[in-house]
Amino acid sequence: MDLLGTLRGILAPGDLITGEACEPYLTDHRRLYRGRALAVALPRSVEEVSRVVVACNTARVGVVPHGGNTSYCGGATPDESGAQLVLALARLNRIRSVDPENYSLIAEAGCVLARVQEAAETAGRHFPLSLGSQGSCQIGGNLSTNAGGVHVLRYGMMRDLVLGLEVVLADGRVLPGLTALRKDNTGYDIRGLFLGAEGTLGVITAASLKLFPQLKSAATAFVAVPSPAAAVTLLARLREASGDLVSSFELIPRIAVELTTRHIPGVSDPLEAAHPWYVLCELGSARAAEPLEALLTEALGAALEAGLIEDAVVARSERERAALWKIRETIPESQRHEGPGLKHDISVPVSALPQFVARGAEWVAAHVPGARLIAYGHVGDGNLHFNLQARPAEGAALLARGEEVRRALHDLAAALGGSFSAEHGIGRLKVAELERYAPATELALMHAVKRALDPNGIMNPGKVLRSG
Ligand code: 2HG
Ligand code: ZN
Repeated sequence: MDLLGTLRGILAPGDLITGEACEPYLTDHRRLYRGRALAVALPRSVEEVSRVVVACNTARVGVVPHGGNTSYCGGATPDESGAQLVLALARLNRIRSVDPENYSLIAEAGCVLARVQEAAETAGRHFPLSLGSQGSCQIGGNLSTNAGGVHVLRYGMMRDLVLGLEVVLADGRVLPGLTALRKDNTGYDIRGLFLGAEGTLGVITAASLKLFPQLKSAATAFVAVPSPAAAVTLLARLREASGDLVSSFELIPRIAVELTTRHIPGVSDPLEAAHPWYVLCELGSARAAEPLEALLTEALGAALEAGLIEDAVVARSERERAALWKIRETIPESQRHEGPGLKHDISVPVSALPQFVARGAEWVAAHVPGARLIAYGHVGDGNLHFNLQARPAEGAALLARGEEVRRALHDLAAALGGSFSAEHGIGRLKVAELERYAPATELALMHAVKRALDPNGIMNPGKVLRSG
């Protein structure tokens, strides 16, 4: 029997899509790639995933795991051959269990991140991974790309939030690792291999996740700062002053305020005058009685006197808080409205961040004078989205210089001890970058692991590592 026939025998009617209906699975979120697919499989159980993978392994057909399709690097899009199977996890979407006393829950890969957060809240707990795309991204994709977001400085990345994984291997075996243990020193960190592997070593089907005490109080401020260096110093001071209660600390340049107020309905500049840089910072505590607003106001007052900040507004209500967050969260969308641009997801040690911004901005001004720099992001993690935006009518010219710009900025990050991919992963977009910047020994180990776990090269071929 041919592969499609075998797959029809495994999946329920309607769970194998072919032809036109595959369309939504063939283009990535940024529209960088447009692939074709043999079919899209939507299994409903781990057993079905396993049988589908066995069938593909036998037929030597590539399997492309697909979650909420919010990848920035084309990690979930099939290639142009039309020979690969898209394996969408959307129907494997149960919260299997919640254990409030163990501060953990088990979610299947297709659960949308917001649903995992809700399940935790319903149980009086908190799941802290938080991203702009949380209403559509799926936890399997978050795990596979080791997602970051706006709470990393307090809770870590996705990798830090995992207790255990269930994974379907390339030969169909199921790795039963859904432990809820916080301590388990029993050999190699096998599950760690699948976090950040982007489906190239196996398909994550479920995860046991860490929960935290629910946040009962928060204080949020939008702060004007003269420079990224002042932002870094402010962060260090706020961490000290609050006893490490800073849960978000996001850098926003003036141009991002201009773009969001121009393109996004309901966004307005919360401060009277224009300032070169801003920080959106938030303190959070599990204690309802924590005087966070007073603490933040006092710390900002001291910073103002020290010349570290130029102005600030502290949110007085949930509505004001949401309005401040909207500025930050809609920066990527406002960039899309503005036209084509180049994106970079770099990280350096937090203390080197001001130097990266200064040297990077200098390079851009000297070499790409027409482009506007929109450098924003997660200062607390040393992670900036160092994006370049074309002026209207100059989009094609800027995109044509993508390789040169990428090289300069990624070389600069490397020179400062940084990374060319802080939180967006490798996917298909950054395979060559990984080859260039990863130490040779590390790359060789990655290939060895890939050969050991996926000898036929069927798992998300061409993503993370070059295939063949
Ligand atoms: C964010 O922090 C996302 O908003 C997207 O990681 C970054 O669009 C970008 O460059
Ligand atoms: Zn980000």
